Amino acid sequence: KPQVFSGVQPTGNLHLGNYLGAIRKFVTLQDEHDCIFCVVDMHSITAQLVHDDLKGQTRSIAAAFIASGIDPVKHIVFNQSAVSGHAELAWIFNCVARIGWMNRMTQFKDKAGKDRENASLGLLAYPSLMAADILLYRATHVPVGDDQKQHLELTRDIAQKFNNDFSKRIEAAGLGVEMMVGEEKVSGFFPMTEPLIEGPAPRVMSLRDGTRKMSKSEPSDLSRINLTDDADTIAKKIRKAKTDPAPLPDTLDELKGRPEAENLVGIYAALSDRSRQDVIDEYGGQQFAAFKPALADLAVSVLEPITTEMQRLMADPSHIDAILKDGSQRANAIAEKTMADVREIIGFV
Ligand code: AQP
Repeated sequence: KPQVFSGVQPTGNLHLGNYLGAIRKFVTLQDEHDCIFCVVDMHSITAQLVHDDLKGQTRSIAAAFIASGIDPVKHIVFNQSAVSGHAELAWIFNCVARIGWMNRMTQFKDKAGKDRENASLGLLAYPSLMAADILLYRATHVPVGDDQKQHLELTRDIAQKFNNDFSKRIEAAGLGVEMMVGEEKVSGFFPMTEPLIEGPAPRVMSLRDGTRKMSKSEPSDLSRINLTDDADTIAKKIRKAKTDPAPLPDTLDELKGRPEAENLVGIYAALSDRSRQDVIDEYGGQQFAAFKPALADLAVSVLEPITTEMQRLMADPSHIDAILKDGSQRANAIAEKTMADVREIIGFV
């Protein structure tokens, strides 16, 4: 059975990009897969070490998972720092991965900015920890937004190098499993993980600039819809969203080169579980003055119940803490098995 893993950082408010790129996909995957959803608190200290309320932020991401419809009994919801295998495997992957691989990561370049010498070592090694998160559970599928594609490719590179470098030991210990690498059938310990990125809004863009991704760290709050925004705020942000003066086109092809229009159509499609084509069939030829209120109503109808449920869950954090504790214990049982095998393969006594 495919094993799904994904994580969300407890840094700042969740926004519509996190919801459509990740959390909404988690919910649809849980019927057919075994899933592990993680609040990656150790990742959150790579860019900024000291947080005002890391515990509260961690609980709030877990609450968002559950309020969105994730079942923490059938699946596993936990926080990364509670399972020590993440840090242990990340260290091993730091020794598998090459510095050049890390230096090429666009997220590192963006987040480190010009003063790279002053970025934390953790920020550089971020993809190594992400590979550990995924491969600790030997996950085969990872639902993420399009911005994480490069990190998923690196995860495969790390798995492949580990499998190659230790191929004899893996075979000797009888720990290899058959898998396809391209057209070739090979045996290895870690799987070649597939990203699940597709969908009508794999990269939700800023409401103020259709060429930049919607992001927590963008200073203008008008650029994003937060999961905590009330109905009036959502309506205002969509009304003020940047658009060009032309009406919506009649064909998908004509959306190309109109990033803001394309973004709003993608958001509408993702929120309504429809294709972009469907949305264009309904709204093609109409002005944004008509489309934007419909989009605002749709966004409110999807997000409001989640926000309300999150607030209810956050009123008594002991319930969330119990879910995280139970999830950590179940995650740890899987992780420990992987780590025992990894220690054996490497040769740690
Ligand atoms: N704009 C986006 N569109 C689609 N998916 C997105 N994700 C993030 N932004 C978008 C996806 O959300 C999941 C959790 O991401 P994260 O916890 O790593 O958060 P992040 O990427 O740090 O979020 P931000 O808002 O982009 O933060 P900053 O501003 O710090 O860069 C991932 O699956 C991610 O792909």
